[in-house]
Amino acid sequence: MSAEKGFVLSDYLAARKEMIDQALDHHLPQADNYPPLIFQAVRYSLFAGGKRLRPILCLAAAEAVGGEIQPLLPVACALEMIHTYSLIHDDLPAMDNDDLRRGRPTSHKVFGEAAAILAGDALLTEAFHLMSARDRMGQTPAEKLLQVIHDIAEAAGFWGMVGGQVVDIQSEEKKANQETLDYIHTHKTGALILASVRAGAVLSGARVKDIQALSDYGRHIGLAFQIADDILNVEGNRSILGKDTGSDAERGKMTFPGLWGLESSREKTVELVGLALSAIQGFDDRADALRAIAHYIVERKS
Ligand code: GRG
Repeated sequence: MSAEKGFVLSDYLAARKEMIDQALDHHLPQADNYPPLIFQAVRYSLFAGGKRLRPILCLAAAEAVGGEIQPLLPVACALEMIHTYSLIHDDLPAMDNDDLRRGRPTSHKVFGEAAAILAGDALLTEAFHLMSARDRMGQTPAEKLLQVIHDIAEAAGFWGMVGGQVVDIQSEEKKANQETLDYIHTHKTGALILASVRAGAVLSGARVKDIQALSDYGRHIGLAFQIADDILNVEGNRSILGKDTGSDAERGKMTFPGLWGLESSREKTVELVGLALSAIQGFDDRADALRAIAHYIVERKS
């Protein structure tokens, strides 16, 4: 489905989610492998729902530059695996100690803490196993694939999500300041969103100028996504969100609404969407999905 006239975002997202779910089922070992506990735990969290935003962004960025999406599916799946690992670990008693995720009891509640830690480890490792599997990646040029694997590793580790999570934990109950908040948001959540968009562009052989524009788009929506998440944690609906609300304030987390209030936070998301749209204004209607997703990211209820 390309982003043409009469484009309906909800149909687009549903079709892409279906495509990604099928690919995940295909690429992930079945639950009857040995030892079954780990395969069951991984599948439990991966197929508990989820918007599949990062893989969808990867495919939409490819479309925006006229790329094929089928060959990118293993990388799209890997992005979702890394994201799901981060959710499993984030929910652990040693981190946020959450009971509910994607509308279901969290992994450690169902499988125990040790299995949940290992399920996260397995998902992270499998993501790189999959992306580096020559037989899964078809004709993708090795050099571009290596660049994408490197980018994604950077976004997931010290220089991205892990770094952001460390500062997030260290900042609990501390007086909020903009610099630390920017670091947390851009690293904990923004980095993987940016890497998802870039992966789609790079693997599609996009021109440097277009990769730059799409990276700017990814950076702005990544930050907008996290601020919207902070807002939902204050005023979202637990049953729609599928996770607990009010937890950021309870834990003394550093958040955008905590520092600037809800109204300014909403204004900031609108400003960031504007910047994201400007970054890709030179693209034709094949980038309409990215445009619609930018709006959706800040208007979503879950
Ligand atoms: C454990 C290394 C490590 C990092 C954890 C991303 C993260 C860092 C923690 C997740 C906690 C959290 C709620 C972060 C806020 C933003 C976020 C990632 C929300 C969940 O992402 P969605 O809304 O979830 O895309 P679904 O379930 O739709 O995939």
